[in-house]
Amino acid sequence: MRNPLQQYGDHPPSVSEITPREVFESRRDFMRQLAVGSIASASLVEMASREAFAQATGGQKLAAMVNPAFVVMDKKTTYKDATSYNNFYEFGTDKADPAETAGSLKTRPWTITIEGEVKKPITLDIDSLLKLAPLEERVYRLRCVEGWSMVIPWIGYSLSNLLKKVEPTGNARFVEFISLADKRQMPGVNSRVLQWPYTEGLRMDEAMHPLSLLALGMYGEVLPNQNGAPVRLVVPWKYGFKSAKSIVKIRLTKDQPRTSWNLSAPDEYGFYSNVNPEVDHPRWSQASERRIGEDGFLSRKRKTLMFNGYSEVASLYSGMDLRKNY
Ligand SMILES: Nc1nc2c(c(=O)[nH]1)N[C@H]1C(S)=C(S)[C@@H](COP(=O)(O)O)O[C@H]1N2
Ligand SMILES: [Mo]
Repeated sequence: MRNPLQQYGDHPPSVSEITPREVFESRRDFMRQLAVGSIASASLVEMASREAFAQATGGQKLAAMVNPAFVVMDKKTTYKDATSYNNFYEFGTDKADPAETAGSLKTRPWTITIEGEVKKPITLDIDSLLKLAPLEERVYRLRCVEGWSMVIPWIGYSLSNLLKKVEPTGNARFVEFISLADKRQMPGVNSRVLQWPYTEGLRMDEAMHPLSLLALGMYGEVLPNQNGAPVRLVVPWKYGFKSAKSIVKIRLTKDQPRTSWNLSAPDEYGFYSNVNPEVDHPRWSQASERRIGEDGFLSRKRKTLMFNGYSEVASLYSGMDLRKNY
């Protein structure tokens, strides 16, 4: 199968997408609404099932300070949708596969190595990563190249904190991100749907941009396995596939790295992959999107925003033809 994303580009809504929107999301909202007496009993049921789901998946609490500079006002996607509708091909190509099969991933002990064009290469375990910089909660839009989007409260810190620590050399122009590829733990790695390990990349200035997030948690908890535990990248102005999950290696390089999706379909998935409503995928329009959890009609009408709404990154691309550099 040459282009595995194809079959998901324009599929009918699943049951989870047509369930009513939750009345509230965070505990903060919950307490506030409880105080003003506006909580409906249905919400209490939703709250209870969300807690039960978190417990069933082993969700361990992770404390973080909200960083209001990085919080979009859009309604957050429910925890259930964000953790049961996933792309994580190491665990299968169906949206439901990762939630069903990623339980086998052992996320501790885990190390991440940062090497290449750096003065101080380093290998860190997860506890060291958790302590490297203050953990922030940031609410980002996530736009998949397939034409759907979510709004997720991540926990982490700017990737720049980690990159500064290893002291990049003057030759470091790109950053390569490499995910775990372990056949024993990841059934999808036995298939040839992509070249393994899953590899992604950013230009150095993109990686150093404060929006580029090294994520260790979401929704107040450590990352669920299906969302890329124990550590992943989140680059909110680019299509979701740039945000590599379950990273084991970060390599700073002189040359632009090859990336898994670009290798699999170079005419469809470029290196930059900035969200751009004006540059269509060869097989579908990128002008609009379906917000997971929203009513189907409304959702299909949602206009995709340039750079997914993160226009502050535009200066990174001044003078570049974004049609050519898709
Ligand atoms: N290692 C790895 N990372 C990955 C993927 C993958 O298949 N493998 N899928 C990508 C795609 S296409 C998207 S849209 C996002 C989805 O992240 P989420 O499941 O947390 O919403 O993860 C990205 N990171
Ligand atoms: Mo995606």
